[in-house]
Amino acid sequence: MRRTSRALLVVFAVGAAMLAGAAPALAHGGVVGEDLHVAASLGDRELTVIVRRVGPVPGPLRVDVVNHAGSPGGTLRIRAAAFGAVPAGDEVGLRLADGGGLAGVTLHVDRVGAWELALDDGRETARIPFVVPADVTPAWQWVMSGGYTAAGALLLAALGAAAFGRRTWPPLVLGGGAATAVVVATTAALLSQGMPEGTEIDPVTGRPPATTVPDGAARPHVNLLADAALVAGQRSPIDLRLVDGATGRPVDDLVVHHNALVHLVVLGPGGQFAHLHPARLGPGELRVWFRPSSGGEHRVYAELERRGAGTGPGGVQLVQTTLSAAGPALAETTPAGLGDRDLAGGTSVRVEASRLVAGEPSVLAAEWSEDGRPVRDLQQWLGMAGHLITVGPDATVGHVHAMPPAAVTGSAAAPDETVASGGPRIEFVYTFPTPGRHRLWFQVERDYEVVTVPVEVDVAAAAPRAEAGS
Ligand SMILES: [Cu+2]
Repeated sequence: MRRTSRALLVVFAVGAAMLAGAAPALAHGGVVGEDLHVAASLGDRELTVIVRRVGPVPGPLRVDVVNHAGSPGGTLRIRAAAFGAVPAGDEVGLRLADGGGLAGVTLHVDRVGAWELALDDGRETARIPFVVPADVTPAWQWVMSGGYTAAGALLLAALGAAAFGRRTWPPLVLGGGAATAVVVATTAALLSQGMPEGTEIDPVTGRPPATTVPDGAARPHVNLLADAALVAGQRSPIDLRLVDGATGRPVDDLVVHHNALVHLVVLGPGGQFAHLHPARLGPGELRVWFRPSSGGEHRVYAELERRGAGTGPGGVQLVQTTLSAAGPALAETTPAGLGDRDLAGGTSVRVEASRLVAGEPSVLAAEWSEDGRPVRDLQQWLGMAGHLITVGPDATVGHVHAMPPAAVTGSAAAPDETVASGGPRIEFVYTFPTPGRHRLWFQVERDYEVVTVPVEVDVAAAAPRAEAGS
């Protein structure tokens, strides 16, 4: 009888371990199983809006907002509404702390499909699209959970019968039934993988798309129209319109890539650099506030990705335009080259680079320290340990992401912006396309502040290739 109980316990433990390993894959934001992080420059604030993964609907929707250092505190009015639905009344106030930090609210979602999160700062309303995925529970999953539940119940009954019963056969029969149930459930779990995490989902249905678009399939080019009345020294809005290059209609199928709908880089004539994330106000309409430090012509680059463009090279578009600002033109300031330099607040950075030759990959690194000690509390910004923006002599713009440290390579559990564990050394690999003088901006986040370090480097021309046949 003891032996029977022990055998049943082993079967029970194995079943429980298998059940614990089978977590449901549910999420939103266009990709299953992940939180959606969206950087948005709303009015005077630099925000990161984190829409947490949701469970089955109807249910709660957790929204966390990171207010970056330098952004004022105050209250945002937040609500979620299904696309095309009359907004429900549950608008929630979110108190943002001065000086940077994290705050959150819990909203409610009641249907699967495309949603919009509205954040109102009293002056304008950013509308962030996100997706509530279907709770796709395939038949195999019902079989699996039913099987494990039945196995548990049968095992308990068998243990009870073994402990208190007088006959030998009931625990054996019950235990046999439990074993059968475990085998059925495990087979169901192994035979089907269900909807794997990372699957892109259709924003309308909340399910995997019926037809898949091949990687790298081109989407029509986006035309960028910028409208602003910029004056040096004054903060004013830049209104951006994104127009489909084929149809002329507003582009409203942007997907969040690298944690923003649009990454905007503005380069001013005095050497000013700004990396901003315009807030979406409506279909194809975005706005960002900007204070030019100099009068003159500013170059504006927007990096964006359209839905269905795939993950190939054709997926991300870099579109550009120019804007002029009224006021006196500042003399160009030239940033320092490689080496050590001190930043405000006792922080220092050492910028290093391997051989800089056009057409060959270079390793560029920024190593951070404070009062002589290595900095180990850098935060993720835009989902990366660091960013590097490059501009070449022919105005080619590069946007490079830090190499992840070895410990998190391939891990889905990389820390997000709220975790300060990065540093001290942030490395990038970049192949400069052209020789000549390049300007670089290294960007990292610490204490909810984005720190930017401009650097100028000279890139050598590649050695001429030996003539064929000579
Ligand atoms: Cu960006």
